[in-house]
Amino acid sequence: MVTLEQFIADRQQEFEGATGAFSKILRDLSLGAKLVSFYLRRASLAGFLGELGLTNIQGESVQKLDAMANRLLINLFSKNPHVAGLASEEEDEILPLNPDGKYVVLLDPLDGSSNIDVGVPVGTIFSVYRRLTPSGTPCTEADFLQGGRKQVAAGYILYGTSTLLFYTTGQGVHGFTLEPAAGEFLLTYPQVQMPPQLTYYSFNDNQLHEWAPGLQRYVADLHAHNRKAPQSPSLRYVGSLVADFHRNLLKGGLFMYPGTLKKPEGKLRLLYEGYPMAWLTEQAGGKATNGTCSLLDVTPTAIHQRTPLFLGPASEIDRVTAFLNEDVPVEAT
Ligand code: AHM
Ligand code: MG
Repeated sequence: MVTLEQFIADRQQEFEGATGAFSKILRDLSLGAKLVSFYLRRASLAGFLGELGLTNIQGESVQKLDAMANRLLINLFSKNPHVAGLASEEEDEILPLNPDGKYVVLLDPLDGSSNIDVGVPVGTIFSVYRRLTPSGTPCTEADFLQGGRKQVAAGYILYGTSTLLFYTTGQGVHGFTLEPAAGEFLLTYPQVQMPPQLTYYSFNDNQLHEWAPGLQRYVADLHAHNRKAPQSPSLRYVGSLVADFHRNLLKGGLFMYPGTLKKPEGKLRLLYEGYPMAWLTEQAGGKATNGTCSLLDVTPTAIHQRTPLFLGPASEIDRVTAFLNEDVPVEAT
């Protein structure tokens, strides 16, 4: 049995020399995961469910547990000397922390807010960058707006039937399961690869009439194919990105949250949700795009920027892209 701690320690040398800075960040994330997991399991008994009565910068209602997870993770990282600053989906501005820190951390503290009150899995998404600004000065937005290819670590914690932590540092994707009795994350999914076939497809089609015509044709084609094929992919959509992504990562599936005519930028956030999931997807052998180009190549302009998001097996992402670009003749569908 390999603990997360041991796994990180073994790789620390190859990743950053032996400073231990990055390892301490991952340790804080795993501690945060254990604490958030503990609060989630007690939520309905302890009165932590429901709305806080505030809206965040995205104009979305903040749940009590959103705020709790956000506060808890900020507290943890503010005591970490290696973290120069933090950006969170729940905070209007970046939070400069330790001026001597080498890294900045981005968080979606509790993703899948609409599922918190109903016992459906939710998650935490994280992404880490080496800061650009000189050590000894407060970090700035530029440290957070480096682009997805500059991530040095990204991952998620899924609070489901078990608590899982999956991450990448660019050497593949590795997954750990929390052993509650020992309070340790144990390596259960080394070198995860996304199966190349389309087992599942996951999207909310309530705005399908507002999607690009090519994408509407893709969906019609998927359904037409399902009527004919003996082994057809199935719909699975939870509405928590972490849960939907995790299932598709292990089983082979397409996740999409496109833009609409009224909201071409889509719903999901480029920095907190898009980049980390895109990097995990690529590291697991899949593809990630915004419908036009590889998501990791999109240049960020604002910390709370939104993006259309398509994640999945490479061949299916190519198919979606061909439909989106109107490269598939109408008579072929
Ligand atoms: P959140 O960060 O406020 O929780 O919103 C993001 C969530 C994702 O987890 C999920 O993929 C998506 O919103 C679901 O949206 P919808 O309810 O429109 O299908
Ligand atoms: Mg989110």
